[in-house]
Order: sequence, then structure tokens, then C-alpha cells
Amino acid sequence: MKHPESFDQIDQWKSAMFLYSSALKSINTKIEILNNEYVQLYNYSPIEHITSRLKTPESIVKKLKHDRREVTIENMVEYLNDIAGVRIICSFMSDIYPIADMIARQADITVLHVKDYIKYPKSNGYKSYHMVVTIPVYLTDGKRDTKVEIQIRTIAMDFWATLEHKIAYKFEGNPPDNLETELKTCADMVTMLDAKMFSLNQAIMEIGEKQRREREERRQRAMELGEKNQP
Ligand code: 0O2
Repeated sequence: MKHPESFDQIDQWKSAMFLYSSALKSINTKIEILNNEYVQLYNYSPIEHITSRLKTPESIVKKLKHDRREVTIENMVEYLNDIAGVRIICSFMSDIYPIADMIARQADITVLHVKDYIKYPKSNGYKSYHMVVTIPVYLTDGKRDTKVEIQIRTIAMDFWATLEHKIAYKFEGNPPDNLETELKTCADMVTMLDAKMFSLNQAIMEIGEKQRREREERRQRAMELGEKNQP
């Protein structure tokens, strides 16, 4: 019996979303392993936390319509890059590019394109590093390279972006002028806060390093003294 077309579309939708959710699992594990290795090697975790999400059907339809494309599963797969999305939150600005490099170096990941809103922030103050990558999902009949959008930003930037996104959504992209100005002022504060937190962290690390060297010197001196005093 032949399924009605809508049943075929449901199957097509389920298969597509299965791929995206599998790609998210795969990339989350990969990023977690890389972060754990970093902790083991350098005793430092560049990633504060990771969140991931699948774009909602409403949001998919809205974006396709906004881009003036017919709402079809083929167009969704072909033209939308952020159906599977991962957000990596780090503490410091200095963590962003090393994390991006670590991901881009993975042999099975292909970087399709990058939007560097860190180097080139948006006029509203938005700062984040975006990469669209493909990661293979291995199925019984072969592999499917599946697109995932990765956003990397600091905790402070994430705080700002979450509120800004809510406001943009509430006012459908046209917030009142005063809110836009206030948000831009807050974005500048975020930039200052990130710079301050970075320099504070540098100072703390330098103190830690100095203390470590002093302890090592004391240990060395004690050993030399011990050797001298041996009968
Ligand atoms: P949602 O609800 O998070 O999914 P492209 O993907 O390249 O075809 P697009 O979508 O303009 O084109 O790409 P871009 O600029 O990389 O933006 C993708 C996502 O980044 C957005 O997804 C937001 O999550 C985030 N983003 C981009 N600009 C802003 C901004 O000014 N403020 C905030 N808060 N987030 C932003 P969606 O689909 O818009 O939303």
C-alpha cells in the first residue's frame, strides 16, 4: 500500500531530525572529551558548560519563510545551518579561539563557514563566534555528514545575548529605540567586564605560578641542605 504524501513527509521529517539529534550527541561527546583532555594536560577547563538544542518546527518554518523559500524538508536540510545547534560557554575571551581551533582540527569535522562576531561584533553589540560544521553520523547503510552550528561565547556575552534575544523576539526584531540604546550600553559593559575578568585571571595565575616556583625553590634548598648534612 502506498503511503499518502503526508505520511512520506512525516517519515522524511523523522529521519532528518534523527540525523540532527544524533549529530548533536556526537559533537557533544567530542567536545566533552576534548575539554577533559585539556583538564588532564593543563589542569584547566576552557569550557564552562555546553548546551544544545534542535530548532523547533515553528522556528524552522519562520526562518524559511523569512528567507523567502518554500517550506519543504529539502529546503530545510539544504539551506538552514542551525537546525542542530551547540552553544559552548567559556569563562574568558581568551578561551574562544583555542576552543574553535580544537574543534576545527578534528579529522572528521569539516568547517563549512565561520562568522566571527568576536572580531567583528554586530552593530547591536552581539559578540559570539559561530562555526557551521558537518560531522558524520554512521547509520547501518553508511555515513551522513550532518550540519551543526556551534556558537562559542563567554558567560557574560551569553547573559547579554539571552536577554537581547528575548527582547528581539518580543518586539519581533524592532525593539523601541531606548531599549536598543540600553542594550548597546550593556554590550559595552560586557566587553569591559570580559576584559577585566581576563586581566584578573591573568594576575591570579601569575601569583599561583610565583607561589609554585617559590615552593619548588624551598624544596630544592631543603634537599641540598639535607645532602650537605649527611654524615
Ligand atoms: P534561534 O532562535 O537562536 O535559532 P545563516 O545561518 O548563516 O544562514 P543567520 O541565521 O543570520 O544566517 O546566521 P547567524 O548570524 O550565524 O545567526 C545564527 C544564530 O546566532 C541566531 O539564530 C541566534 O541564535 C544567534 N544570533 C545572531 N545574531 C544575534 C543577535 O544579534 N543577537 C542574539 N541574541 N543572537 C544572535 P536565530 O535563528 O536567529 O535564532
